Amino acid sequence: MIFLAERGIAVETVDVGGLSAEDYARVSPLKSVPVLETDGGLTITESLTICEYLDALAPGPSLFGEGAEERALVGMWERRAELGLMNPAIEYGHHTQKMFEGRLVQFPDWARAHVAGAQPLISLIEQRLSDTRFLAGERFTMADLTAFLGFAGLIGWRALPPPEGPATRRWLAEVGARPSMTPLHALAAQMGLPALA
Ligand SMILES: N[C@@H](CCC(=O)N[C@@H](CS)C(=O)NCC(=O)O)C(=O)O
Repeated sequence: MIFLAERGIAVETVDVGGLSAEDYARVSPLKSVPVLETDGGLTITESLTICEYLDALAPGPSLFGEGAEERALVGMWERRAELGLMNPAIEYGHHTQKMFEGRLVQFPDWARAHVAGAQPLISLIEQRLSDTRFLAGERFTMADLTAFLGFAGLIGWRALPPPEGPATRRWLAEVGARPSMTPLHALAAQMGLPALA
């Protein structure tokens, strides 16, 4: 939804909560959300792939980068953020939060160790953001979107305190103030989660 707002794309949304698991599996074989169904009948899962597909169709600068160099920078920082911040945040939630009890065997110590592994990337991000306004350069891209969500998850679940680095705090405040982020803040407030910066 943040990506759609950033790119000014409107899609029809469907509440799938009422479908049986079997019916939903016909659209999304792993029974996960989100799934994009195109007018041509193609169904696409995986959030990042859905964003990339829509990005290619929308007019205006790509959030995945323009030209080989920017695309490489966006891809590199996005991937680092996905593996190094987002995944630990998701796993921390799965393995420590009551709402996931019974849906998987929880290993909180493993989750805490996984989060500790994010520290080198957090230091690298601070170094990078001391030199550039955003992760891939001087404009907001998909790399910032993923990294922001990763920090939001880690801070939101209280896996980590808000980062101390001044460059990262400046960036968190700037990205967090984007209009596309308003629904995320509303959700965090509704869940009683701590502020990001
Ligand atoms: N790698 C997938 C992850 C999709 C995913 O795990 N979605 C969660 C919600 S965030 C889900 O649908 N879980 C199924 C469930 O909770 O039953 C993506 O990026 O779209």
